[in-house]
Amino acid sequence: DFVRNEYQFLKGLGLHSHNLGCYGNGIWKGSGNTVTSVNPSNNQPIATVVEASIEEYEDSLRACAEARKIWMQTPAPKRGEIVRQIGEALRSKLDLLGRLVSLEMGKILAEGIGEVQEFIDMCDYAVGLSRQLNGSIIPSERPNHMMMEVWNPLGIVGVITAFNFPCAVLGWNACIALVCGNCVVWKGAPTTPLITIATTKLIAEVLERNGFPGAIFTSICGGAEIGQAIAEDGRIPLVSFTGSTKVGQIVQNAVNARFGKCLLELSGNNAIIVMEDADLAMVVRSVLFAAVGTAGQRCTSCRRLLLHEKVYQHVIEQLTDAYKQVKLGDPLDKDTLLGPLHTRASKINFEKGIQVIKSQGGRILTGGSVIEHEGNFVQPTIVEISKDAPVVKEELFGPVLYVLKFQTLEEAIEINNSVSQGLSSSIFTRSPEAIFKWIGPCGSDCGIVNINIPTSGAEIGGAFGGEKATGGGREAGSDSWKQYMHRATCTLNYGSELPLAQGINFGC
Ligand code: UN1
Repeated sequence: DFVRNEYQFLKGLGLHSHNLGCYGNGIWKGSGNTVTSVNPSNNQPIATVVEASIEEYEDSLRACAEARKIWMQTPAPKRGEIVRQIGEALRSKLDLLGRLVSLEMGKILAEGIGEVQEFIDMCDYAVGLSRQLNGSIIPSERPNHMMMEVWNPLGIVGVITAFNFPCAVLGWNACIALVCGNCVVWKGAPTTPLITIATTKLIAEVLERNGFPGAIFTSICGGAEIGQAIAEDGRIPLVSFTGSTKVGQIVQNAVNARFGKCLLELSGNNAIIVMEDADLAMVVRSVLFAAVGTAGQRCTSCRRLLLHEKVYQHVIEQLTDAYKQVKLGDPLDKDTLLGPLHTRASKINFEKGIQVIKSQGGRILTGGSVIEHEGNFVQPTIVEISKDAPVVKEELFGPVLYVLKFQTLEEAIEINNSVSQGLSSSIFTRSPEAIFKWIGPCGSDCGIVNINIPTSGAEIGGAFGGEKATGGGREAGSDSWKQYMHRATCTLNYGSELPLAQGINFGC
């Protein structure tokens, strides 16, 4: 029933040309606004989705708060088994779901599939973690006492994700939140509702097949009104938000006002530093992937390239050559490297950004124009500009790379750290001194500090996130799980005396 033949594959993901966009209390519903999902390659409709109304949000949350009692008491390894099955379900649809990510978001197919793979990897990780949510025992200063740390679920975790990673970012959050014993309330991006629905269907099917209430995973398509409801909802102790610094600040204020916790993944302004001893062939490939990959729409995309003066000219020449060979086109074609920007608005934003760049003295070395086409295509762009131009301090969400020159490592680190954002950063060098300086106390102030690899493409095993205006949250691997749990510090007296701490004597 899809208008275009090429969309028939969506049936394999349980999608139709008209879809309901709210999975609450284990039932699909939707009586809010009807939105149309469009293909960024041509701005033609793919299918429609009826979003959740605020009443449907309320009903769904009520059911979720009930389901929480069951899920919190389910043993963690049993919760891990459910997440294992979610991973299996995703595996069986890897190609289809990856294709949908590519179709609806606009990233190339390899990256669409890569994104679903990232979710699958998170499932595997979380299954192991479900047997390792270990607490600890701490020596007590009192005789016949012991201290323990016990980790308990928070209850419900709200997850608000962005269009650029419409599937994987849910995976980073939901896999961990679920094994930690939390129900999940997910709001995906308003422009990627088909990915939200298709992903939810796979998760819902696993819960239902295992006899668990569907309300353990609640999924709500909607806009700012639903986002605000999640931020203000006292039943949701943790809100994990991915998006711009501007919106993140609004979310944080609303969540703070009710003493909730926030996990923020906000804007980046990521730099790659190239020292004079770097492997320059590796540099060119890395910068190409980090600045042009995903059409520059990753929060980890490289936006600033800091080149040592001795390699400046050479790298720019190699890079402009490489840029000219980038094949731009339909993200589903296997030779395409650069797909469209996600929306018409992003294309307009790119055009305006280029004007501002020029007005601030930026010199376009390659690219700089939008493509006259019904889709949202723009040229991959390199700009030579002063490090002090205000535009360099902002995140322009597209394939625009600023190149800057430096003389010393200290100067490069200072430029790296001179922006308000603090997500990802990389250095290319073979010098141990430079490497250890870079990762040490006087080095990069970012959450992600790489050596001889690009700024983007983080593995799930590490904690992902950034400092400063990037928000300070950490997702995925390492000990990120602790943010999704409540720590109980327990002091236990197994003696018959009542010695007080700090040697205090009080009354008898
Ligand atoms: C994002 O852009 O929101 O490190 C996340 C990376 C990916 C995730 C990016 N694994 O580029």
